[in-house]
Amino acid sequence: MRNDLKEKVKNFKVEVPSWGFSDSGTRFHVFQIPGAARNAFERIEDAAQVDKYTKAVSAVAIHIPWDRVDNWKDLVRFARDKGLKLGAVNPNLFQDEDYKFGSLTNLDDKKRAKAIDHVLECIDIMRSVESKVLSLWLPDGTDYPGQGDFAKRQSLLIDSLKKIYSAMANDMTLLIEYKFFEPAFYHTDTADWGIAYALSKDLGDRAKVIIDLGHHAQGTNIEYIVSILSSRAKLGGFHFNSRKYADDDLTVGSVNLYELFLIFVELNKFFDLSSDKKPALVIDQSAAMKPKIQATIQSVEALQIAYLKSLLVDTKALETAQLKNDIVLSEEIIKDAFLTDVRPILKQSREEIGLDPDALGAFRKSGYEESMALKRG
Ligand code: PSV
Ligand code: MN
Repeated sequence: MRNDLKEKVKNFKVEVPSWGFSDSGTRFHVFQIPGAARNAFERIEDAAQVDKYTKAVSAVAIHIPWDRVDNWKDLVRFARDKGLKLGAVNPNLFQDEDYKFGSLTNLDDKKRAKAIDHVLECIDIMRSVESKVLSLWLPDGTDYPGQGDFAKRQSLLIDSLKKIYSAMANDMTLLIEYKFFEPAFYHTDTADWGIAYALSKDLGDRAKVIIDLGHHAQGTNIEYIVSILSSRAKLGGFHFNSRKYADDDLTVGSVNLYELFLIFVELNKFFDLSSDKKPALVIDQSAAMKPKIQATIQSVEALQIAYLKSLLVDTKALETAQLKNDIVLSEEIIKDAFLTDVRPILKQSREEIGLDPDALGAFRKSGYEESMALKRG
């Protein structure tokens, strides 16, 4: 068995979302999962379970105000005692009546200032929780032709972002997340990677683009976006999830394992994902029907598997085949890596660090879910 691969996967860590551990749903209904976490402390407690069985969690991303607590130091200490850190801080500009016609793009100076202030508060929270990443998704957009002036909104957005960017410390990174529709259905102010790229260029080196796998039109070649942004030093991170139809927020790799693998193939050309110098790798899912911790373990494992498979690509042979324009062989080399079963490597790497090789099975047997259902209701 290849020891280098085992070492790579042992050092491959991802961030899990606090919001992935609480009840979630769709605009139709929010389902209640027995024992699901009810507050920030419980969400961290559950994230620690994922880490206990995988040793692959780098940090827990938080969402404000969902994770707001009275004393941030208490939350940091609580996380640290469980071997975790707090990760990316996500402002929330989508659940306030004042933002009906826009947050950072609102024509009303007071409402725009309120949105900017919320993000500035998140930067203060970053200082308190020792986070270096501000992950900003902007829901702003319009529903009907004529509703808004694209250019005016864009210039308001740039002004707002400049205020935010200048409040951030030199070692903080601003990640701009794009999404082509929803909640707005006619136009979205940060609809795609091109707009997010342009905004990040306007701001400076500490502003980058974050790719959420659910935020593209069907059929978009995401791995190509990964390559373009990476080669221009503008890929800042990922929101990993899976989708079938829209922004479905399904567990990672459940529908798109080949796409996920191809994304990692591109990433490996620019980053050592087993090191600290890499984009923020964050899961963004809300598995509405599934038990939350199990769903997150599944996602972590899907990422580990896609990563391991991507490391198997014979890059030398691929380069030679590409030089000869041998399309068939090139594709076979890629598929050969994808079709290799890497689970034995993952299992052995787990055993070597004292884990149960079957992380999901071990968690399911642990009784944690049953005890939380009793305790939390
Ligand atoms: C928006 O759909 C999004 O992907 C953003 O990242 C939000 O912060 C997150 O979902 C909320 O679940
Ligand atoms: Mn997202």
